[in-house]
Amino acid sequence: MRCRPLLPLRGALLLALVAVPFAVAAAPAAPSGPPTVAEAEAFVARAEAELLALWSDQQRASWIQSNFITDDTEALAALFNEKMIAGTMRLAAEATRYDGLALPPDVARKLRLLKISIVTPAPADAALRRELTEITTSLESDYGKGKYCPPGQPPSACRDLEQLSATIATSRDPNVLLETWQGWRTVSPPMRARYERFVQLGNQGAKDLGYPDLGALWRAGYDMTPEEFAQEVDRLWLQVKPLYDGLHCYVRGKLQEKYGKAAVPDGQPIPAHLMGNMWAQAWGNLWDLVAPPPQGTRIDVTQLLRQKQIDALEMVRIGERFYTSLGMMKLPPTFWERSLFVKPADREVVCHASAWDIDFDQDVRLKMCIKIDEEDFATVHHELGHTYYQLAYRRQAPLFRDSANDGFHEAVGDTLALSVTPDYLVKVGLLDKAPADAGDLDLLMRQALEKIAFLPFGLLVDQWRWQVFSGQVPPAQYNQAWWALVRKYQGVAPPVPRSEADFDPGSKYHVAANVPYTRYFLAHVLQFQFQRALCQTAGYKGTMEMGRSQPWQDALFAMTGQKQMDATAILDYFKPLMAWLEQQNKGRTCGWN
Ligand code: X8Z
Ligand code: ZN
Repeated sequence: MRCRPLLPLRGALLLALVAVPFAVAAAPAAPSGPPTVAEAEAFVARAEAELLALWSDQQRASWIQSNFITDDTEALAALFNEKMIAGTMRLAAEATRYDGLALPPDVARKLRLLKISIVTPAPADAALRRELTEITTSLESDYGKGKYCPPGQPPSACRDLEQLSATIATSRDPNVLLETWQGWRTVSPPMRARYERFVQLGNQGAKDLGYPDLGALWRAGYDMTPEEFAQEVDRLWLQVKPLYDGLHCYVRGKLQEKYGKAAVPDGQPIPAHLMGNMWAQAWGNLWDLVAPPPQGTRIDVTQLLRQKQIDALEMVRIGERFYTSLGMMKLPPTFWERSLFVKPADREVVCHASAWDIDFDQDVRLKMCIKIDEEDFATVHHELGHTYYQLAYRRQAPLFRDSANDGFHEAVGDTLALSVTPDYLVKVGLLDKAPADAGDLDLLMRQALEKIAFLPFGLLVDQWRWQVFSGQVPPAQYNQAWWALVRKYQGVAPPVPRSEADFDPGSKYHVAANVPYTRYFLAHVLQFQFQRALCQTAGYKGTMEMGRSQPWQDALFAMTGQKQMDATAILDYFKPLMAWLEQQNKGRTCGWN
């Protein structure tokens, strides 16, 4: 699945661990004598068959847990996770026998992927491995079940993330916003001690794999060294920062008009509860406060969806039609039978949207608590991007059934959703006629509020985790380090003082569920690069079918003619908006200290 912890979890142990007994079926006796190419090829074939079985068992258990959170489903999900980790690590340890042997490139690549792609490696000790999987599973469950219960009120007053998010999106009352913002952050302090232990155990697993810490292991998945990747991310951020600064300045000015300069001071970060999003990560809900003066007829997708009485299922059908109109296949019947589109009233589920690849073949599914609005219309397209990518690479060898890098997976659906333009809305029947006078400014501003606003958040979540995993940030500073990064990158500040009794990073799904996040930052750069190239070529399908069989640089080249991720496409895309923002920002004091 995309957006799920622990999978695909592919990794290795060092040779030193080969002899450690695992709780799963033991490997066949290691062949004697010097290793040969034929032996390596046979090993890879056997490993891939075994991995496929481990992955799909784990997926099924995890699917049930996320769709039906109980103590029992949690225990079973943890168990199958543990089986997968143990099995994968045993195979990876066996694979070290072929280190240094001259191998055909695809075999060498598979062995490398087996060794580096692990998301949550566990220590070799079975009890510690069990402890780790129980922690990670329980953190995700707690997030899924999380509710804010206002003190002194009956349980019926408790509200879940979907309800709280709706308030943050629509209320313009600072007191209500503050209570809601703080309310959701009552869910995460109980996660703190377990997170601290998770860091210790995950780091131990990463060390066993030969990496200094878990962050270095995550950064190793990009066909370059971890150090090179960290620099690559910094380079891209510097490319896009001017876009963000312009938008930040403009939006802060508009919030000052609404809430006053006392609440939103010049030269200071913006208070987080006023941004229309629980984490201030996307600002589309501020549209009514920040919209440019109308240039012509305005289009409101949320209103169109509701007017036409589109329900959750129909939103997914519309999404599917987008993909089939580009020549992709219809989704398999099991997708429609097995997916979850609407939040069930009678049980706890993990609502965070995700696209699952249960058997790494055709059993693809979507799990999402769809709201009928523009944001979720885009998210449906995003998730289906994962689904179509999964279907496209399903004929690859198991270890290659993944995107070129994880940013590619996150970028595909978004790239297409960039084409949710008035013409598209007409094609899918939501709009009768594209207004001739609808200028680009509205569209660009709407996109900027989602895509540009997101960039620093997309970056900082893993900056925090990288610092935490490396020990640069000790547990006693978890929360202050988080807010230091939010301030530095987003120019956003907590509306009330926070302390180390809080655990605000855990209020974000991907931290609680241990899903790496830099992928979304990359995706927000890549989708514009893809889109620019797609206007010239049609290299999408072939790239998706390649899966992870080649370095992502080659996949990128096949699609765009470029070998490097490049933020000039996003700069090009928003050029007219930036010029407009510069005009608007004249006389404003921009930036924050
Ligand atoms: O988690 C997601 C997707 C599922 S892969 C809904 N996204 C990130 C988030 O919600 O924080 C998409 C954008 C960023
Ligand atoms: Zn995604």
